[in-house]
Amino acid sequence: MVCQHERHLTRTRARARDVGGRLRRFGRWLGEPLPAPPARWQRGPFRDGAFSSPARSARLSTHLGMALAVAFGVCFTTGLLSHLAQHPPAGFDWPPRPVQFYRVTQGLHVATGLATVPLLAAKLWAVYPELFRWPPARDAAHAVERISVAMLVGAALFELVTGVLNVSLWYTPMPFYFPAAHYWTAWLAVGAILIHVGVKLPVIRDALRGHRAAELTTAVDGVPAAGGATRRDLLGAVAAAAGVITLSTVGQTVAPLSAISVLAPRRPRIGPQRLPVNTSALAAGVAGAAADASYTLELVGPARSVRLSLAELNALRQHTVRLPIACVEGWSADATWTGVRLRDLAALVGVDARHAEATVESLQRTGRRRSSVVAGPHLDDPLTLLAVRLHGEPLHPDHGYPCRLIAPNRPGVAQTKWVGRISFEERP
Ligand SMILES: Nc1nc2c(c(=O)[nH]1)N[C@H]1C(S)=C(S)[C@@H](COP(=O)(O)O)O[C@H]1N2
Ligand SMILES: [Mo]
Repeated sequence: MVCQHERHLTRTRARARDVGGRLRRFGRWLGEPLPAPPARWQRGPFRDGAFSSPARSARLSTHLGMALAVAFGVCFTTGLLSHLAQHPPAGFDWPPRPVQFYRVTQGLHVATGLATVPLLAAKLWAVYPELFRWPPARDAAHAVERISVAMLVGAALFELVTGVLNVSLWYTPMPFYFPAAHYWTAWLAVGAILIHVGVKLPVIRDALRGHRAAELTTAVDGVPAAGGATRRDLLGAVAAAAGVITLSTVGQTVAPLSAISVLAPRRPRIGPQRLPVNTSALAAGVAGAAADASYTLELVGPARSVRLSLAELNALRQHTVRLPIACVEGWSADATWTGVRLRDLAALVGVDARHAEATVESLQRTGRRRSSVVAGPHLDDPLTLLAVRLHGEPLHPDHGYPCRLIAPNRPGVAQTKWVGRISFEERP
């Protein structure tokens, strides 16, 4: 027995030594110099001293990197919140309060994303001479690191380009489903950033301590070595560019700044009934069905169903609320809505809103935004309405006539317009 046990131990130890040895050999192999390419290929940008701007330095790269980390951190976190609001995992209910929460987080998401554009451009300018490092890869470890940087640059550019295209409502150059691609690439970018920061930690530490040894060029801070812009000039220009971009777009969600929001595709108070429109009735193909005088709203419950004409819907108890439309594309605007509480409609078909969920369907026949689910606390919330009026007037066709969903702290995509049917299901 004892003998067998000892033999087992010896074998295990030998195997552990074996694995350790293999890892060490792999480590040595990773660090072994790769054969250098022929010297005659070292031309053009590959020449020593091909890049001579005194503004470029490890300090500049580090400072830009830190600004990018902050902007990307805010953008990533708010993006995750938006994902959570639109795809709540089983057992989780996105809360209906604070009423303006989604509006603020999504506004921040788009604003920080847009401000990142000049930051990333400057960062790429600061480090692109690295692309022409000679030799291209010193050893296998260096080659792996360079590939991870390529991944980082690719993912960051993809996020910014698709984000800007989406904000500008220009889907043609995106032959994929934007939210899924944008979401998964964000994880790729985060992973690559963590690897990158880990690898660069010694450089970052040196640069932050102000070690001049870490500088790529011989420029003294603020004093150009051979004329041209300094690091401070460049950081100033980048900050100014980010400021201009923010000021010329943030008015799409911060109403007092809307007058100077010349680059924002949508602005509060501009549109029918002083509210921007995402999809018009014509574009959704509902202009006919929505205007039909024989329209009825269908309420479907587990035990019975009810059909209401528009006159009957208008005769139910009405409530007026002030709630924003907060589009995922970054614009948002407050408005005054009047209509029937969704929980009162649930009661009409014998459903207790505290233990139910509703699927709200549009008269629109196709499209991803034709229906939405109102779950848990949203369904029972006194602010959740099937609205028939906007600013006291019947809804404009483009805002969802004859009726539309409006609920607190909810992404615009889930505020379904031109509602034709609501199905209630009881939840345990
Ligand atoms: N049926 C339907 N409802 C919809 C949409 C849609 O395309 N179809 N767009 C949604 C989006 S993305 C937004 S931001 C809001 C905008 O509402 P508004 O056009 O009344 O401002 O409506 C939402 N409701
Ligand atoms: Mo939207």
